[in-house]
Amino acid sequence: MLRFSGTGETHVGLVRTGNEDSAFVGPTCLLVADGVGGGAAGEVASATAAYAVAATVLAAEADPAGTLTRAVEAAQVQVAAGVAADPSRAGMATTLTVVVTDGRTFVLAHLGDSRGYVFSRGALTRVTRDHTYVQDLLDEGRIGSLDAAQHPWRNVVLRTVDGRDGAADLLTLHLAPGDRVLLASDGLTDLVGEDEIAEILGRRGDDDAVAALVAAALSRGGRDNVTCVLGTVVDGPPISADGLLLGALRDPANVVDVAAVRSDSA
Ligand SMILES: [Mn+2]
Repeated sequence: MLRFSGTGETHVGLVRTGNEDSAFVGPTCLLVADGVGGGAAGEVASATAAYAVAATVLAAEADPAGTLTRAVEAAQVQVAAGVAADPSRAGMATTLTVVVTDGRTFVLAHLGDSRGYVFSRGALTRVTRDHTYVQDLLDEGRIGSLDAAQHPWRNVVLRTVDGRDGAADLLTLHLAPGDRVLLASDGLTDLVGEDEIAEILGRRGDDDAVAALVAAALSRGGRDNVTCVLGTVVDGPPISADGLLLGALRDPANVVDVAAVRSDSA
């Protein structure tokens, strides 16, 4: 059966004082979430959504698309619960980019402006579309890519996990052993171009590659939190490895309700 052999890194960057990104790396799930909100609310949004999604996915056995739909609903409910419990968190939200497999099929769910890429046979393909105002302008042909990088509204994200009922884009990925999936927050992709990402992935194994990607973002100023998760598809017996928790997700105090998501069979 197919699964990921993966790794990831997150870095607060060189400007921010806290890390509002969260990430999860497991054999059947790769996830990046980039939170926003005043105080510690960005950390709470990303950690709570990441936890709700990872817990839902790890408790499920089949139907990755259906599982991800339920997982995103759970994340929305938990972010809303976090605001209800503490109104100072009003407006908190998070991006969410996650890939899940049941051993045969890979499905990606995406909300926001973190990005997912597939690296296969030496070629990098972006598989997510930014849910941003600037991306809409690009798609409509009203601005070019050089304008997009400088646009005063380039930080406006139109769809997120914000405690309302927004559903994610769902996409089936056709992956074979040896293919690699990279998920990254905008702290990487705003500063490191796709040619350079492809060049790093082409020359390095997963651990070296994530270190090199983070280092590249820091060398350009590291103005935001930087998070990269990288998994290689492998074919073999199922394993029950623990997941790797990164960023705000490492602090359980950031998760609104750790008991809210349970296995159906528990
Ligand atoms: Mn960011």
